[in-house]
Amino acid sequence: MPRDDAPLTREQVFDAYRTVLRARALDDRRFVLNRAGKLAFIISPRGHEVAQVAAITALEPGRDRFCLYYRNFAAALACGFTPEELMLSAFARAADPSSGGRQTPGNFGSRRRGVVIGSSTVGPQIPKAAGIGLALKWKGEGALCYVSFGEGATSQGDFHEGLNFAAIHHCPVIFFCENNHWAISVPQALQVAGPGVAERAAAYGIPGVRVRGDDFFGVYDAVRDAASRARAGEGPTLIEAEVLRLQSHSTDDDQRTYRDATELAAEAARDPIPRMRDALIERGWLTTESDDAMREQVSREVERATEAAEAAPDPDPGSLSRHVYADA
Ligand SMILES: Cc1ncc(C[n+]2csc(CCOP(=O)(O)OP(=O)(O)O)c2C)c(N)n1
Repeated sequence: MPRDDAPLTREQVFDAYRTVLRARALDDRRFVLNRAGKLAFIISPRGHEVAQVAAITALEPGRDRFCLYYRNFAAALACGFTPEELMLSAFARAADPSSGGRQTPGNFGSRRRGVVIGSSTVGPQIPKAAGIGLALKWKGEGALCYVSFGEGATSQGDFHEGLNFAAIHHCPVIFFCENNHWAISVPQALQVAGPGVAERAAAYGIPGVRVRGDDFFGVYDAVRDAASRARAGEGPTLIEAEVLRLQSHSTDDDQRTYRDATELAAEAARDPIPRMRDALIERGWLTTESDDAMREQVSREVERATEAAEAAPDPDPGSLSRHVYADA
């Protein structure tokens, strides 16, 4: 992972693009498996992938801490989860590294990668990240805590408590809002008055930055700057990445029932993955041939991950109450 002031290398960008493609291909497969009745419930990162991977690329998994939320499938891959691990989680198999198949898929946890498992409620990861940030500050090792959430989560009291506390105590925290403009069927205008979330940072006396979530380099720069501030003891930053929700909220939702068909078609045409591909081609870092080869490779990985996870054993029913009730 890059140090604060090191420029991104071509290899890092290549890796990031591969992670973006992996996230999309795995998600497509999960969707088909859900419709085939094999996976219970999926929350898609479709439209958020570039922003998520760009943000994590600017950080240091293993050193930093990550409080992710349920839509962070691509961020989890960027933190080091393998396609097979995420498929084990989707199938709720015993070997799922996050919870042994107990949690809703999307609650990512991995001690060695510094990914702090969350819950399915909206918002509690935000004050938790402030507390983790304070602990990291006390440890004085220069690590930071990254926490992500949707714009709907900014209506929760948790958002105010987390930002206020982190700002007062100069905690090394990056608050990363993935604003896809919808909280299930509730539009942004009913969550946030004014232009958006970034402006709220001023109330806490911290910087607030708005970036286009389909601009890999823009998101990377914003997160890298926030990381430099955090590591230098200058406190938290609020970043708002504007993204598209190209899928319904979850596989239990159908956004065609409450969103305008023309708007959905217009957003589908603005998919951030082709934009990232074109930016790399423009820089001479990717060719259509190497793009095709990478997609081929990713599709084989998805195949292998799916087969392995589908064949893996379910949790032992005898372990049902583990981590729920104290052992007698
Ligand atoms: C405290 C709480 N209230 C309501 C819900 C139901 N719920 C789950 S996701 C969600 C929408 C959240 O929207 P947003 O934060 O914008 O994130 P997005 O899903 O759009 O990425 C709601 C209301 C919940 N899980 N927890």
